Amino acid sequence: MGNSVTEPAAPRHDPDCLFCRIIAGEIPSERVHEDDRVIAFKDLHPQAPVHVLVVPRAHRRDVTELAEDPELLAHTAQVAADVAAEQADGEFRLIFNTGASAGQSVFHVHAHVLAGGKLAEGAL
Ligand code: D5M
Repeated sequence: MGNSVTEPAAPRHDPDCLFCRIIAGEIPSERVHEDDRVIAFKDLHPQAPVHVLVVPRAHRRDVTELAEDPELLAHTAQVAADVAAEQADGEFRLIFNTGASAGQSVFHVHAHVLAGGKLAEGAL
């Protein structure tokens, strides 16, 4: 019988998705990290001295979908920590806005890494 595909894979690239287009290089970004699973780039509207978005390459809507792949979720957190260590003192706030009412505006999962000094309460 062989190994047939049992479940549909998450879409790899959505041409209507802003972050898929950034990952594809169709829209410029200031990248601070990239590997085979995630990219990280500076937020266009920084809310802290260091404000970087860590974005899995695979199109997943939010952290709830990302959690279906625990290794990718863990890698995303590890890259966030590495970015905070490289760009600041290693202390950081990690935020996944999830859903419009929580402030999510781009529906391709991304971790906000905020660092670089005393952060305002309630930033983001
Ligand atoms: O966060 C979405 C974030 O994405 C928000 O902080 C602005 C940022 N953004 C939007 N467009 C760009 C581009 N082109 N480059 C870099 N950053 C960008 P959310 O949690 O969904 O509100």
